[in-house]
Amino acid sequence: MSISPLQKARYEYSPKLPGMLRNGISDICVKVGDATSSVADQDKIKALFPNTYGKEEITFEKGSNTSAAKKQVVGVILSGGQAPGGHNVISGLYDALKATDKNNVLLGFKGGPDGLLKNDYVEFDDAFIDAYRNTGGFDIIGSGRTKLETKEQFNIVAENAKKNGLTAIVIIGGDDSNTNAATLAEYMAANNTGIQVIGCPKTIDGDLKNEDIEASFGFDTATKTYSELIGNIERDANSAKKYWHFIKVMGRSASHVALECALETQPNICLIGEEVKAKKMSLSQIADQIADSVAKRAANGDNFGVAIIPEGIVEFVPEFSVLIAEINELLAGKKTEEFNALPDWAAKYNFIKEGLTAESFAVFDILPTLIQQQLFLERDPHGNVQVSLIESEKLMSGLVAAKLAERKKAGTYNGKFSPLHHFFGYEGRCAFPSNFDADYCYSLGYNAFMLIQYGYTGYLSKVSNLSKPAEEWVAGGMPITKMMNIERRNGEDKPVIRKALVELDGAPFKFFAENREKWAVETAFTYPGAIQYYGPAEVCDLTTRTLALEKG
Ligand code: FBP
Repeated sequence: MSISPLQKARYEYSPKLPGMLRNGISDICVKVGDATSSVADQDKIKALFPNTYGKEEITFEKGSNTSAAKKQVVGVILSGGQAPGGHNVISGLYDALKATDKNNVLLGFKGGPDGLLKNDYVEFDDAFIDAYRNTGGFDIIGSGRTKLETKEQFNIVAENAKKNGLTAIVIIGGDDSNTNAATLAEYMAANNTGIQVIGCPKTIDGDLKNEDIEASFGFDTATKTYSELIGNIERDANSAKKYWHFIKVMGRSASHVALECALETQPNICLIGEEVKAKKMSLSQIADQIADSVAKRAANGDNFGVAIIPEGIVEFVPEFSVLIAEINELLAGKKTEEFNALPDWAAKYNFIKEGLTAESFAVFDILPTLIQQQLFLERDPHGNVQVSLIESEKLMSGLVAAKLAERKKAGTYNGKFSPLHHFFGYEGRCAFPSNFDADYCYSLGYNAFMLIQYGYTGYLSKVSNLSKPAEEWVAGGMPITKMMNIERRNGEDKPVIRKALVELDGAPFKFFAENREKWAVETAFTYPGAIQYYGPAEVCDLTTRTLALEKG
């Protein structure tokens, strides 16, 4: 296979570790911190995780390594949506494992959790790993979204793990996948298998974070990639001066991606789902807000602009989120099969009409048929609506066009409105990782092995102090149960990791809110350009604006 010059150069990049992990394996010791409790529903989570709940947070320090010598056979999976840097988590894990003992073994299970169920794996060696260092994608072993939750599944995973002599499993994933990791860790501990389970925080959506986990990996690269593209579109819009671009960006349940891209590119409009929810905004109010910007700019002769729409926006509109919750209940369990078996849309429409409350059906009924149908597309295995399949950018521009038509009739608007639509998601999930993600991911993997070596289970690999240079990063681990609460999923109460939403009193949103009125009317676009890999650290190792603002 031929490779590009950039790919070749990236193979040779040496990712930076936190200072405390740089002295060699024999010089890493553990500092044990305070016991933890879950973010909510403590009694319920404790009862569900009796063996792994309440453990202490830990930090690694420079000092004599006191871990017991033991041959480690570690299995690793990539789980959920792709995120730049996954290959480096595996390289970091591999390097720490081999540096500890060259007889240690790393097995990569293919296709996500399915690999563990089907016992489908590869054994890594130097040549295998070297071909993937510092590259984007999850193609080293693939990924999948299968949920591990039944006793039968756990039995199979445990049997396969024993067959291969596994001492530990590392799950690289987002909130749902790390919920899997916590449940699997509990099962392994309850059944005295001796197999440890460690998670690593991944998702471009940026919603797996909290006071301990400052960022999920992939967010940095994905938002820089989208911001480059949005900046390019802004320049095109400002050159041609004839189109309004409606750009949907990924971010299923939180608007971190949209907010970060807005901070980077200063578009005319950026919707933030969390604000829509807090202000209980209706679709009509949102459309009016965008139409105001279109009209004010048109009055200045600017019949062009850029609006960023987070893909999860519809779930934040109160009338819509009630509708989606009702649809989820309507399709729970076997009812999905019944629904899918109906012969045509007319029959499905009647099924929906009978199943929804009158209020929700009224909301459903005013939507364009295309959007109605998109709401009934297959759920993911965790019961989530696949919002990336709902064309909310078209929904929004359609509503804005209707508002502008009304204004034209009333004589309050006399511009031209030609919308174009884009969806940026898959473009950024497998990009070459930024230096930040390459370093962060390598550190997460290296650190995950140190947690294994020191006997921890049910922990998330934690690397913090990320707004500082890598030398000052802090490595350690936190029990996954600390992040959990009970939520309604697929019509049932389930223990899950709480998602981090955009905080409306946080520094990133406040900065955006202070500037957006100006951005809505003026052309204040900024063009961040492509990710840089070689050059001054202040250009090449820059964190996201979100992280920089959060950490002051
Ligand atoms: P994860 O939460 O698994 O990281 O995935 C996030 C995401 O990229 C969302 O932004 C998007 O809605 C979804 O995956 C798309 O899923 P799929 O890859 O299955 O199309």
